[in-house]
Amino acid sequence: MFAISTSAIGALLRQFALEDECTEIAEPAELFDGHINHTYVVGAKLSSGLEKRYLLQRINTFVFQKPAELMENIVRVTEFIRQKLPEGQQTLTVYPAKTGAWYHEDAEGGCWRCYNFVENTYSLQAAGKAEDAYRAAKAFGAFQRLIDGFPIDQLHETIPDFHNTQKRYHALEAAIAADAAGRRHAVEAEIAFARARKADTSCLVDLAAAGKLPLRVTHNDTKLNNVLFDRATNEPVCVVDLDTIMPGLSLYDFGDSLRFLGNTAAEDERDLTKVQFDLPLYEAYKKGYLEEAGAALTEEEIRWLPFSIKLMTYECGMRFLTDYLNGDAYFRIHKPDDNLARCRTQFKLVEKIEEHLLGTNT
Ligand code: GN1
Ligand code: MG
Repeated sequence: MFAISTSAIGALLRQFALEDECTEIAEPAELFDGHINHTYVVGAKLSSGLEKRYLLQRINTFVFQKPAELMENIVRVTEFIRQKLPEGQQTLTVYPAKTGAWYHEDAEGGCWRCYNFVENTYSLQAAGKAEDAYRAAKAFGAFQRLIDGFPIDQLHETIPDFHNTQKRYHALEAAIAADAAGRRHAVEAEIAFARARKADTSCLVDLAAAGKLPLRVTHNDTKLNNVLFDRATNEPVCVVDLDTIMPGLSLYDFGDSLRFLGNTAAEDERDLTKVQFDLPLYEAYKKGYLEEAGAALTEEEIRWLPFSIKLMTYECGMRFLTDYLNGDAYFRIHKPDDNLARCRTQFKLVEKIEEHLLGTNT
């Protein structure tokens, strides 16, 4: 675990070019939503008297090995989006470090960035009702429209082959062969499950390579908790976690959203009887997404929407399994078997999707 004191967080915040100098810092709160970076909300009083909250994040440089390129993507995308937004609409702003760089490197080599904290919003860990799913779909659909036209060749690939399911499969096979953490014996059933679906891994990558699916600028991590909703109106305010904005397929974003939101259980639920694919939430999400982004989608993209949910769920399950076999190097864990539990919920959900959405049983 990575712990940090209030004074250390204060010292970090002072490395950034905020609206003014900080005179007082409140005790920070750590946010535990994500599996990758460390995130703190910090309240500060500035010399002008302004009181504001900021989001300080320690970038996981095991996952994002080129933080300068990562930040360049985020700054360009947030600037591009800001120009398209109506006046007064809140969105993410990156504060540069006083050195002029987009992140600050601490004495231990830790890389930190600073955003505004988007006030009067909340995020959801699960869609309680169809309305939530519909609104989340509107948010991600609108996001896709907002970044439409962004020059794709200006984007760095922050994690190469991020949603290349075929390569994810090969990474799993490599982890099985290496058995670095000596856990293979405990996951034979999960390995068999993944292997039985190998043929699926190439579907979308082959269509993309053949030019049948267009390459777009995509978010690539469209979990429900990456949407901020307005506390007063419940309408989406903005989409956050822009680390994986890269050239990709619209299907990755659609599929990954429903992987998370369509699951009636939490991602790390141990009781697998709770895992179901929620068809009404799926219908609500699809409706909102097509209303917002449908006009820009090709027939081929629309045809693969249901399959993309299975593929993204299967891929995510393989990634958790790979990390479990590798000894939990990638995803943050809270309990030793978290990655195995996460893999199991994903694979159970794949079964449910096959049965209830795709009408197939592998
Ligand atoms: C990670 O940032 P976070 O924790 O929401 C991961 C996603 C996975 C997700 C599974 C950069 O997202 O790809 O779908 O966990 N992000 C990265 O919960 O690998
Ligand atoms: Mg993320």
